[in-house]
Amino acid sequence: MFNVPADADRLKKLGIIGFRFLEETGSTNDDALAWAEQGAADGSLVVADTQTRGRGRLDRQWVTSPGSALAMSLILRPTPAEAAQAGLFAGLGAVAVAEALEQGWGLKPQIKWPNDVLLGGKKACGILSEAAWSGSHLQTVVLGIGVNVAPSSVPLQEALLFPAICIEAAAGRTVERQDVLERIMERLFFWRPALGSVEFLDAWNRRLAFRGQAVQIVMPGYNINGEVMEVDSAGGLRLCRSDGNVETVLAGDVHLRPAGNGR
Ligand code: BT5
Repeated sequence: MFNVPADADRLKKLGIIGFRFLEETGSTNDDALAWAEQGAADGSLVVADTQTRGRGRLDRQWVTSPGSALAMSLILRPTPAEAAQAGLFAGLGAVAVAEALEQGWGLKPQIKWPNDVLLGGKKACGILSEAAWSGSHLQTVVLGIGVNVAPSSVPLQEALLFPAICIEAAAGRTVERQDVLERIMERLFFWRPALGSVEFLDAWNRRLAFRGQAVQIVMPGYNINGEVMEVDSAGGLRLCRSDGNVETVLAGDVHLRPAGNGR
């Protein structure tokens, strides 16, 4: 499916400087972090057909079945301005995926804060942004993106915290993984220079799932209930509590679920 040498040329035009394709690996984020440690350039990309130890946040499992999903990790070397906005990188990935699906297949994705892309209210993509620091200097951001493309990429519902879907089911036709990859990278490098801008936050907020709806934010030790307002300029989620006070929740060890939903 990935015609590596030819596609590497196409990817270069999109801003992908280095490209590694693996039939099978543990986690492309681990591979990218190791490659970054060895000096990989900004814009290097690791793609795998299948992962045996794909990771979500808090070491939750991310399932990548062979031949049907996209698992990729982009190495970014943040500029000082980007480093000051490190909380926005997962949103950058989510906006890029959402726009790719809109432009490529006419879909209507929503972004479930902080890091999921939903189609018809079901999870089609998860994003894992990881950082490597040297002292207080942010050296690397690895943006890991997992997308369910064909039906066999969707794990059994029993194994999941939230319902899942794939692009082909939402689009009602076959979809090439290479096409999804290229469209995501095109949108990602389009938005990157505008990270943190009003336009970028607007692109995120326009697609924010559960806006105006009651949700529960589950954090280690305690939960917050409130109505989803918007994502703020640091990538935090502003919630309106029942007493009218506004609270901002930062991404991290959190989990958002619709209020009254046991998931
Ligand atoms: C995420 O974490 O959603 C981030 C997933 C990032 C995956 C990419 S793939 C390339 C790169 N390499 C990696 O090792 N990771 C990145 P989180 O919000 O914690 O959600 C994890 C939860 O999603 C799991 O606990 C499951 O409930 C669910 N899940 C696992 N696999 C799924 C899939 N294929 N489709 C939908 N949901 C899934």
